[in-house]
Amino acid sequence: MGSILNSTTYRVVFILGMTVFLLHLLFTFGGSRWSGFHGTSSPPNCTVLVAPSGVAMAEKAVATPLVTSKISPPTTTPGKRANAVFVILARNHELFGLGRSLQQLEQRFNHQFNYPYVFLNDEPFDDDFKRVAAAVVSGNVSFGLIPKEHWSYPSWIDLNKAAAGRKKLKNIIYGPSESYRHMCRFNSGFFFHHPLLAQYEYYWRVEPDVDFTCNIDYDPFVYMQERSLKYGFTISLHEIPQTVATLWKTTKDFMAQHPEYVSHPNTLEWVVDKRTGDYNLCHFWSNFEIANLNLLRSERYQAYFDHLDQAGGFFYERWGDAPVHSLAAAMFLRKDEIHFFEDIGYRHSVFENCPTGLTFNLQNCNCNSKRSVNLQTHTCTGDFLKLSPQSDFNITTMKQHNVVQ
Ligand SMILES: Nc1nc2c(ncn2[C@@H]2O[C@H](COP(=O)(O)OP(=O)(O)O)[C@@H](O)[C@H]2O)c(=O)[nH]1
Ligand SMILES: [Mg+2]
Repeated sequence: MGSILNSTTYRVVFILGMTVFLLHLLFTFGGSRWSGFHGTSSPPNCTVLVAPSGVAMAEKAVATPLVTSKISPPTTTPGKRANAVFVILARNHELFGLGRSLQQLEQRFNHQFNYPYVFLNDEPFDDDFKRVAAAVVSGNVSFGLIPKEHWSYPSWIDLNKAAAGRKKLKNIIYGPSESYRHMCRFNSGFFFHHPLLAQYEYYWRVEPDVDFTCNIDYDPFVYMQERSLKYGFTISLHEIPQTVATLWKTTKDFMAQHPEYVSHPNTLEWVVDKRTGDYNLCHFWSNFEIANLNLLRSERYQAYFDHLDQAGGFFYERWGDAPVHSLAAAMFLRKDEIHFFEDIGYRHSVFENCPTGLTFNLQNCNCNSKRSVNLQTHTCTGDFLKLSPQSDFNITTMKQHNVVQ
């Protein structure tokens, strides 16, 4: 009996101790993310640093944190609409986490605007998924199956080399995962070719388990359209170096082979380490994207994707769609075609953008501005905003920086 009492007491003390410890961890690191409806325990986006090595790298990187302005929320012409759609890649089992994202997106924005949704999956969506997704949102919904050739190994990939690549990255987030690589390749090169998206000009990418933490009372699609913007982001970070070991070399080869595809002015200065000429690992975090589909459908983007795909780095390394989209934006867009949606409160895992100043109050935000990643040193957003609108990292400048051999 005594021993039972002792072991029970031990268990109670142990459980209490663990509870206190976990609560401490949550309050120290989790912030408001954990107080949400159903915080995700999945690790943050592939396309950004998360692993200890990545964090260490980020600390080393000399990035300029954003000094936020006291902006007020943007406005757009009332009643004006864009030819736009939400795009959501998801698996059937992510329905609950996705429902939560969609509820917030609707409450914060889309209940006033009723933009449609396209859901994509590499397997057929089941009836539960379709029923719940359709019930949560205000706009029309379509469900699409991804063609096999957009989610499988191309013929030229050496499967043994791919397996060796996964093994090499086994200690990095998603490093051993095959499906993750198919997902990153699909988001890099194929989603915009899906027939369900053919009729649209702008897309907004949404994922399961993200939070929209402020009201959006204007139309970001129309905002993009009225200003001829091509790409919009909320968060930028540094990539884990091992996942993109040869991405920059492959991109430089592409620029050398196709100088006619590189725009002038461009935004390459944002992605180049001026001391070494290497990729500085900066990328827009692509789990949130509002962009013009024609950028991705363009001949030059297609040529860039094909060039990368032939090189095999989606499988031999773990190239993410975020650095791929970002390098494309850097080559093909002027600074004034890329927009930082400073006013959109958005959280994915441990990283978030939270507005400051007037916007915070007017948009009824449920986030902590001080935790905004764009205020911290592992962001690239401050450096992006500092770029001159005429920034043009041309071939001559690139040679000086050994960007093109
Ligand atoms: N259909 C499908 N979607 C996937 C798969 N893997 C990831 N996704 C989706 O791709 C997006 C990114 O995946 P996620 O797990 O959130 O990666 P992270 O954001 O980098 O941590 C999310 O919208 C996922 O639902 C997959 O194997 N099949
Ligand atoms: Mg995610």
